[in-house]
Amino acid sequence: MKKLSLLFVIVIGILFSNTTFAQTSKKETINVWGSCGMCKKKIEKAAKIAGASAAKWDAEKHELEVSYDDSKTTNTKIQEAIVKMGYDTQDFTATQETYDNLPGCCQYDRKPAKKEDSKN
Ligand SMILES: [Cu+2]
Repeated sequence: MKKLSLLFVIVIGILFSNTTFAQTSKKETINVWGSCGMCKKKIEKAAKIAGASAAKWDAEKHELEVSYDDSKTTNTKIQEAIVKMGYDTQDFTATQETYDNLPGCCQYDRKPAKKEDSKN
């Protein structure tokens, strides 16, 4: 009988810790530049490979809605994965080379340069 109650305590303990750790899911909106449906697929795929559980990019608003578990990935990691595909994000800028490698339909209008860079 003693063993059984110990087992019961362990099971309850596991269930309890699982529910507390499960609540680390975040939902955020990241600005991501791009143009067509192909961009959408690549941006959403990159976000998911980086660990996002859900990703939905809006071409008109240039906004990517992501859900992720913050014990598995971070907002920065997701942005870095997207930048590597050639798309500018709010905090990072894709290199000219990766941008130039995008198909013609995907050569979107780049993220506006920071104010100090655009004097003339
Ligand atoms: Cu495209």
